[in-house]
Amino acid sequence: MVTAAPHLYPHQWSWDAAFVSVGLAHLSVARAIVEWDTIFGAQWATGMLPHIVFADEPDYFPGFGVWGTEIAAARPDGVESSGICQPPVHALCIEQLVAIGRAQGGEAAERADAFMADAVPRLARWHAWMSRARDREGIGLVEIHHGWESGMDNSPRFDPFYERIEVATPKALPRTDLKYADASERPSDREYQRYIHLIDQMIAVEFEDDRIPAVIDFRCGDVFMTASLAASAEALARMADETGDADLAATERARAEHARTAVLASVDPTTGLCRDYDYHAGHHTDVASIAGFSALICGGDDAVVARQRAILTGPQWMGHPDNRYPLPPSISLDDPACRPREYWRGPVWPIMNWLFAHCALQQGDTALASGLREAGLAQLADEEFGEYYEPRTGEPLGSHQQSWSAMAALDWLTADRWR
Ligand code: 2M8
Repeated sequence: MVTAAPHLYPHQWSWDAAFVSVGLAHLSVARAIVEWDTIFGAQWATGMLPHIVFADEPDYFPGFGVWGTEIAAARPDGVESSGICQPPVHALCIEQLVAIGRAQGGEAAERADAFMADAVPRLARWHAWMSRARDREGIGLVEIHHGWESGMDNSPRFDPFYERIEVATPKALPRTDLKYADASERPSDREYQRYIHLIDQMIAVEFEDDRIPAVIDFRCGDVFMTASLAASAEALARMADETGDADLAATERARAEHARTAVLASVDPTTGLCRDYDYHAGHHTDVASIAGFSALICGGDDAVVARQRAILTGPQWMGHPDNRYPLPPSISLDDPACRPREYWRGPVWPIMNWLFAHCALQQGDTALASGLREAGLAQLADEEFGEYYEPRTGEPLGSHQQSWSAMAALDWLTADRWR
């Protein structure tokens, strides 16, 4: 496996690895497929792809022992994984991997085609799990039970969800992350206590999908996860067309439509941005973050997309006069909640630039795609491959040599579709 970062993240993270496989495919399709052997080898019997597959490396908290997934009946024997998921970008990444392999021709193309045929049923089980276990009420928004599932861990999006969690018995927190990253950029101990508390609630019900909603303090209909599912379901439908599975193609197109409808229904008519849903409170939340632009990930309504595009490229986001590069921060610099150096509370994330560029290209918005690519590459020209960047200075922050940041540069520089 490629670890998400050399020291800070010494294991395989699910969505990091999916993205990284696209970069690897430019170097070796065979190596990219090996990455998927690990991802799919850890797939739970339910269909879930777990958010971390652990390597034999003790220097990470919370490690396998803290996750307690040895009691989860659905976890495959002999594989150490966490018990939650991450955004379902897998199918859209595999579609790119296959395209890259085909463009190389010969053995790479053959391997890519054979891999796609193997991957399609695995992806189908993953998506079916997400609809079954995480859209129980049929609202259409993918329900998450931990901020880590969103991939945007401590985004202010989740403050209303975390604020109501009281941790009765705080635990010892061996914060290995603080050895490798500046504490002022990372989530606080208070936040980590809540993170661990939610894991303990899942352990109490043995990570059983049917029992978690009744006990978990965190239930968020995540609009960004949902938009990612829509984009990936479309990608999987296209791959199913190619493998000749018409039923699956139809199922995935219906899944994409259902997800897109929920994303578009979440749009706040005043701000034009998408909103998460708070299941415990019974209403949408109103924190503006990069996730608010989820319609640009899944498309589906030209007017909504045009409005979000104008806001994203406008003076509060990419076009902010203080920006070092015209790239979207995780929180607008004008927002009082913005902390420009603090993880998902303000910095620019290269992987978000790549994902928004990819989806823009997919939807035919070549101007937005090439703008993000150009500015994203200019930022990465420091060759530090920062995990995230200070929006005003362009300083690399968090981990350096972050794998998915390197992947963005590799793909932008190499893939035919950007030309
Ligand atoms: C971050 O999350 C992990 C927990 O899963 C952490 O802080 O320890 C997030 O940025 C997440 O999106 C990412 O997948 C992971 C590895 O890069 O790091």
